[in-house]
Amino acid sequence: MRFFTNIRPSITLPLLGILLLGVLVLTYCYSSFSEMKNKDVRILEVLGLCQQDPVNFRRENWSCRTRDMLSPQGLLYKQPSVLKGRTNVLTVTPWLAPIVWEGTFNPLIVDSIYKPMHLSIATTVFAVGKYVRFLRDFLETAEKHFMVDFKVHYYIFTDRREDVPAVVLAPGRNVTIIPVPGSNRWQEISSRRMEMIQTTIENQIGKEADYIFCLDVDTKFHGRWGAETLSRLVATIHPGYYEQTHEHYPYERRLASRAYIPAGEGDYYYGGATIAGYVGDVHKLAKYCREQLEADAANSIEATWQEESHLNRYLLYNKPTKILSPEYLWQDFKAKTNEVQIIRFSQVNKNYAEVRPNVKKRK
Ligand code: UD2
Repeated sequence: MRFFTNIRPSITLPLLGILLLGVLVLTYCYSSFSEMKNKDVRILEVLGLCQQDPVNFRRENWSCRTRDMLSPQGLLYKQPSVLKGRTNVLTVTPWLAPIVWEGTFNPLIVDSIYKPMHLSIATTVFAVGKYVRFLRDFLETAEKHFMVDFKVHYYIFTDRREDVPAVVLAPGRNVTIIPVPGSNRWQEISSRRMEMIQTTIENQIGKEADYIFCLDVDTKFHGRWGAETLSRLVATIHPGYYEQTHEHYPYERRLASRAYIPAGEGDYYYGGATIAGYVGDVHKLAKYCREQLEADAANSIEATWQEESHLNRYLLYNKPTKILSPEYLWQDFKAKTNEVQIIRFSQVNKNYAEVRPNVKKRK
């Protein structure tokens, strides 16, 4: 104070102002720093579980809201055996991810663990052009079988808002319609899904959901699809190739494409119709596929099966943490096989030439 009393009042006031400003700036810097520090602590807490690059993770920290696997006391169920189980199919990959088949899980236990978690499940589905006709069956059967008793938010991407059917949804489930442009190339519609999934996660889904499923619309659910399908990065074995070895897979074999997979490499052939996982992990996958699709387009090349080819390359080098058997992705034109004890979700038969803006090609 003495210091100020010795100074003329015309200097004191501006000096006080500068001091006040300094204090404000320091306070602001300190609070921003603490906020960053807290964020880092949270990131580090989950890093053990998520093993993501901390730099990327800061941007994608929607992905890891893990919960304890609490099982209620007093729940009675058939004791699991370490000796008996499915023998005619592989139920775990060589990198120890489960492959989900009927008989590998007990729905009672799975539901008792996951339902109390109150998870939010985002589900994206594209219905562009004539594909809007598949929406009613998709939604009606999903309401019967898909993540029943969970909060499900359907994101319907369409250029035909007026044709989206009004389907009665169970409590806690809702629909958002996202307008997208049409196209006269089906390959473009199918591929562009990656870009839209990426940006919708950034703008909306990332703030709302714990898990995301990205599903084809020309499909129907026929049986339970529940919390046994939840994991960090989930892929589904394509029903057309599960009995074959990788030299017969329709991988992209041209070196010029970013989806290229060299001969001799491969695990399973995954279908583009179902991708799922933590929101952050699916965001990373969608962003990767989008970037590769764009790089290919800039080089005037289109991978054999568009985004599905890039997806297969991604999943070869970024192993999924859970794999769904072809029970979770069948095709109506295929006869059921012995391994598939139940068909839960299936691609309906469609007249490709009639529904697609530009014709044909079929696996
Ligand atoms: C396969 C994949 C599909 C995708 C495609 C390659 C399976 C069972 N399906 O199916 O996921 O990887 O190959 O690009 O693995 N769509 C429209 N309007 C159109 C065209 C497509 O909305 O005019 C959307 C719609 O959500 C459809 C999806 O894109 O379900 C995939 O297109 P598709 O079903 O015609 O592709 P398909 O049968 O070759």
